[in-house]
Amino acid sequence: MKEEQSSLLLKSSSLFPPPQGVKLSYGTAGFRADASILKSAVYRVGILAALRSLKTQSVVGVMITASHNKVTDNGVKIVDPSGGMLSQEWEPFADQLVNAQTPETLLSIIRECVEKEKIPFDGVQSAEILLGRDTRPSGESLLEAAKHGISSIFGAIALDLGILTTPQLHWMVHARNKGMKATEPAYFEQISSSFRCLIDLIPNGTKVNKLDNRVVVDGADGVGGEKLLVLKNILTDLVNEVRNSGKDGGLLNDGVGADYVQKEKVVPRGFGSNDVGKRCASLDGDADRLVYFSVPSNSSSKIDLVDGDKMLSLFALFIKEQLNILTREGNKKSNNNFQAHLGVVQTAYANGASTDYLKQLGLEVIFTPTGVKHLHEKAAQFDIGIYFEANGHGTILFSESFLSWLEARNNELALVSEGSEQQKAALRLLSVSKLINQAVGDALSCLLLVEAILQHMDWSIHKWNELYQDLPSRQLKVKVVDRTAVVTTNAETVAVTPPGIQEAIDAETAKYPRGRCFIRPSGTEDVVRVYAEASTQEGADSLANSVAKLVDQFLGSGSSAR
Ligand code: 16G
Ligand code: ZN
Repeated sequence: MKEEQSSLLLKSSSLFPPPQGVKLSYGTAGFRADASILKSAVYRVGILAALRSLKTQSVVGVMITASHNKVTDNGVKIVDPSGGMLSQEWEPFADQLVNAQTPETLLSIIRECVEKEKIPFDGVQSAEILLGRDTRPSGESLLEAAKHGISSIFGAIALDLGILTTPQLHWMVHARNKGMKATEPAYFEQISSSFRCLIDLIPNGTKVNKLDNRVVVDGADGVGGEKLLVLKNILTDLVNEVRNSGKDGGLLNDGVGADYVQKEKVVPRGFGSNDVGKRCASLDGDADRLVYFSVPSNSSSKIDLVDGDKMLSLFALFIKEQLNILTREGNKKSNNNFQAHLGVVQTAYANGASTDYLKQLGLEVIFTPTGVKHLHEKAAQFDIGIYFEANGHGTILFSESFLSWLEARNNELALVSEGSEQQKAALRLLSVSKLINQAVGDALSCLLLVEAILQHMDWSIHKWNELYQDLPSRQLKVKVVDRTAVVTTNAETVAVTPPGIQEAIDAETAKYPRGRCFIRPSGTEDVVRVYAEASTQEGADSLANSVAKLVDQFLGSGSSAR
């Protein structure tokens, strides 16, 4: 590393001293903390992003958001050139860099990283980093810190894209590296035109939602609400109303948003008994999660939740149907056949009834630990891989080889049987691959896909919800002295330590019909989470409570709470 580069780094890092006595960890989805202590971390993530861009010789992204957490928190994460999460191999660098106590230690960690990764670091190579942030008030000054970090690496430039949803930034990094236009209008153009294609392909059906039957969306008072208003202007028939759009002074994630709705199973602020029977949806604070819900007639605050598992089931059903049409009888004449491997990926939080349903559809279901990066990696191994967490994070991945086959098949069908059911099925799948954000789960594109499929099937939200009935479940969290004392295996379904706890959990679970229960250390909070399922709500509650007590006993003092 050249002398000028070292002194630039020493000088700029002295402007961003790390907070004393705080250790940050990259965790499941980047650094997150109270915004007041994050400047130094964001500055250093700027440096790391520049190194990542130099190493890969591609564009990378930095997103400033704390998603569904409270408005005074913030966070930062890196988007890899593929548009996915930062490669897990680089997470330890991120931890070391952010926790370095002095400019000198920071410099030596950067030197080590440059050497180990053989990063071209001669000031000749260039690096480009796209920056985005959500609507948090702290975002602007943190973004400046990221720019400082980037500009302290010679040859690195930052492109500030302003306020974006997390998935928009992921999409743009992906697009940029594919040589496509990476702008917000290009994003909206792609998702809205592929949505229109799906609507045009609905078999002799009503082509648009009847006015009184359009979705009402809770925007979590965040960036997703703002962007949905833009989309509402482009697709005027889509959304009836955006509430908690962030425009009317409501507080971000405060009694609103997908996380709140999914965990508490109650209506978000601004919804109530006037909404009985309507199809409602809720985005989270950075619009990478989506859940649907409806308000039952006998209630003013309780909801019928339609979660990520149901979205996964709806998507799987639709895609399977299109694949069946494509490969059925008359089609066999083609010498251009492809047995597409369709698979789904879930976590232990998936409701057991959803897994049964998916298996009964004949689908291969695999499980991974919690966190998008784990699910995404597994889904990428299928020709079509659909992944969802129950909390509403998820997307569909299409392999390059399947997509090129599909394009070719579509062209072939256009010649021999234009407008046939087979060709329509091919076009539908192509449209889904363009509508869905393959870089990462995206509440806006998932919303469009759900809306298109419900219209295609001519289904109400109730019909959709009846695909299967969720088993009653309960989630608790237990504050413990050291959550790392819990180590799990088998996609978090088995606790290996502390010794003896799994046997105790098994003995408790065996007392309940259809009982299932697991514990895991949270990746985002200092707690151990408990999930329990049983044939009745009382059973699930009681199982969760007993296991929370076991966690208390095995791990020391703390109190359990919902
Ligand atoms: C993060 C993850 C989410 C996961 C959640 C679990 C991403 C983008 N986000 O929000 O997928 O469900 O953490 O939180 O990966 P927990 O570890 O605190 O239960
Ligand atoms: Zn989020």
